[in-house]
Amino acid sequence: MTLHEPIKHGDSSDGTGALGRAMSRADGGAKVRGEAVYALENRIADCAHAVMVQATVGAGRVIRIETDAAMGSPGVLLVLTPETAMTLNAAIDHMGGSTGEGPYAPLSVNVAYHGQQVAAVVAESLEQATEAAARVVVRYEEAHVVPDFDAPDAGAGDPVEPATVAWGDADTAYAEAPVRVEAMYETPREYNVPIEPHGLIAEWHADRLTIYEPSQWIDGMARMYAEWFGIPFENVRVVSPYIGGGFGSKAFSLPHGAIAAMAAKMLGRPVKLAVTRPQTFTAYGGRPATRQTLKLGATRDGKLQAILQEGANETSIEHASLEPLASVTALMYAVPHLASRQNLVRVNTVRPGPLRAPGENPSAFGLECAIDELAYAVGIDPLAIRLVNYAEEDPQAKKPWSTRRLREAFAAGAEAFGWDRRPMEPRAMRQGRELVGWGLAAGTYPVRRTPGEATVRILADGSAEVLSSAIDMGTGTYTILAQTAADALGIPVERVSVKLGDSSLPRAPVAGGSQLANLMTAAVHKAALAAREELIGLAMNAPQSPLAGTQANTLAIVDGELRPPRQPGEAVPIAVLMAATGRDRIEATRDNLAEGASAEDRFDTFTSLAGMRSPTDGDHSLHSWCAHFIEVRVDEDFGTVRVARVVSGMDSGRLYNPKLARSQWNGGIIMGIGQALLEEGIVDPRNGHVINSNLADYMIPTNADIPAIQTISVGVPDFAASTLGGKAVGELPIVGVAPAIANAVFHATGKRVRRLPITMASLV
Ligand code: MCN
Ligand code: MOS
Repeated sequence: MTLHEPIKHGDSSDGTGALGRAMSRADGGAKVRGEAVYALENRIADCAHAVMVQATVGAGRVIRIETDAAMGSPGVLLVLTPETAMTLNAAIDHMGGSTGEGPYAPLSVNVAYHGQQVAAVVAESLEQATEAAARVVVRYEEAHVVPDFDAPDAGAGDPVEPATVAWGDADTAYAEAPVRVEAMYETPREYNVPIEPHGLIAEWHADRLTIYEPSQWIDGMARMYAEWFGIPFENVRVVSPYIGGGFGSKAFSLPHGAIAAMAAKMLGRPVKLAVTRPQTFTAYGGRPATRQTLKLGATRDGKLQAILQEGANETSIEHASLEPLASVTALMYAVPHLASRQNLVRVNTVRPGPLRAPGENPSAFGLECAIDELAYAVGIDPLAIRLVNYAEEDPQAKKPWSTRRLREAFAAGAEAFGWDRRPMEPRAMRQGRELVGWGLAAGTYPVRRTPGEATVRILADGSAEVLSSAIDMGTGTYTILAQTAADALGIPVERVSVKLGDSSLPRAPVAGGSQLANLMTAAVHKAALAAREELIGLAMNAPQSPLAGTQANTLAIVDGELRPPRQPGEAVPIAVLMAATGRDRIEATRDNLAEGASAEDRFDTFTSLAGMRSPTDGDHSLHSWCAHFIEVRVDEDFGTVRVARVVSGMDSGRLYNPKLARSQWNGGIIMGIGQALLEEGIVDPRNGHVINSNLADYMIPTNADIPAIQTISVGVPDFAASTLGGKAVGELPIVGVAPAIANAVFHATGKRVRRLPITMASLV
């Protein structure tokens, strides 16, 4: 087994100031040429193929599985049922604690949703496994189905105490407020739909397990596999150098992973399991449907007095997945009184999971529409009312922001968009048959902090290597870590290669919560400085060094050369020094854990969420901010909505690579357009089956749906937020897009649409 080839940086540069420069993706060429090997493309000898059999009822019990026909089918090696499957151990929960659950059965006789895995067939070929899976007959005892949380018998759900946020006396302040607006906002089930579907190849050698699987969290997933199978963590290797998107769905090991690894163990052969596109709607869940009632009380000049929020999201029968609806509500505006509560409603669905900005996204949909409604109730421009209520400090934590350039984001966005030409009245702008509307919404995403670890090597030829089990799912990790190491070492960026995505490398926490860029640049920076220091030590102290005897503080490394001061002629290339001193490498591994952290702390930091610091832990409250200005065109005859223009002011602090940050922002804005106008899991009320479980019927935006997008960075380096001054990028841009579109639709048509997606039907 070999590691994938390290990725070399293609761009030329002078090696100074690489970080902060707009550079193309280091992995871009390999991807465009088809050379990037994705998990299922690994050629593993003697690999068998597994196909899942899914429940065709929405709730109940499996009473019998008839497997004879499948077993007699050509090429079949194994049929797994709840009876014949291995029993696994329960893995820890994501905070590193026990789940309190008994043994883990990825194939269960208890059916909690339509599409749940109840059996699996393994055969010599994918075709044979698919054929045999169709011959498995499952008999059920059906139970009553609650298909979704709009169902009449779904109930109001149960309150989640930790989700409660309150300060002041919101009920009284609301009752006494001269102006009150109240409305309910709803978002449907939304799915991650990464272009690379899930799946894996599992291979055992004695009690060592290798997993080729796209992963946002190599070390967290390795821990889950290790615990399921009761083997040491070190015995699991997860390999994931390339990932075709995840958007939150590839952070955890999932039931199909357990099924493939179990089958491989039982057969003593590698097993490949490819999740089909329809199964990407049932093998794991996306964002659960949400609803929230918001009450805003204000003075006649638009100053908020109270916010009351009652939220709910649906979850699966067996798991409590919270989509925190207060996250933006309790952060965005200076409000003296606030009370927010949230319920969970259990329905027969797959367990929901994170999807780009879980919590912040639907939270902003409610609040940013409601503030627009308040603007109209008091007759104040929607931008002006946001400035009237501008929060100068975190209203909940009562701490100063590290940086909050939201005012600048509003100003830059408004200027570039031409907001001052906006008539207040709805239906005031028209072009031909189309009504034109301009809408605005703000967004935010916290800066989360977990330590990371990296190795930096300086090699004999003067090049350098960065190694970490962190991942790059299209975000740019390969590129920004090369830029970081290049600057810290004084080596041109094209001479730095980066290896990621393998649990045999130094550890990293989840690439989730938009934290990876900040934490990994910090770890690489630290490791690179340590390697540099050792290199300089070698230059000064090794007897064979051409620079022996130079003062440490006078040596510089520039463009891959060690330069004594004021003697440019004496510069020594790193390769020459390495050769003269007989060194083949200098290597440093560093992490950002607290001094003296125990081995358990280290392990938990990288394999659970326990090491993640909250954005308000410390003296400041740390967040990224944005403001989206959006123009829509609504065809009055047909009711079709088209987004015509997006201008967004963005504060993500210092950008490590403005070109890649812009791609992230564009991507998030595009997903927000999809959320506003297209995306919705449609559920069969009889059995909870998600009927549009494919990319023809579950619509995501295409190029034709996407207008010109202008993003303007207004961030400044924020060293309270991160070592190198950056703040969160990846999830920020989707937050606020859907409400800006809903507000623009109101401005165009005079009609408030408070339930996503906004379709022709919502405009009749
Ligand atoms: N960046 C930057 N300057 C900063 C911070 C980041 O230039 N100060 C750029 C870098 O190129 C970095 C990228 O933005 O690689 C994302 O950085 P960050 O915000 O730290 O996000 P993560 O690396 O932790 O990636 C996860 C994040 C999340 S949580 C989701 S969900 C999401 C997202 O990234 N899923 C994505 N963006 C995605 N982009 C792609 N192509 N595919 C996904 O599945
Ligand atoms: Mo992102 S939803 O935190 O992986």
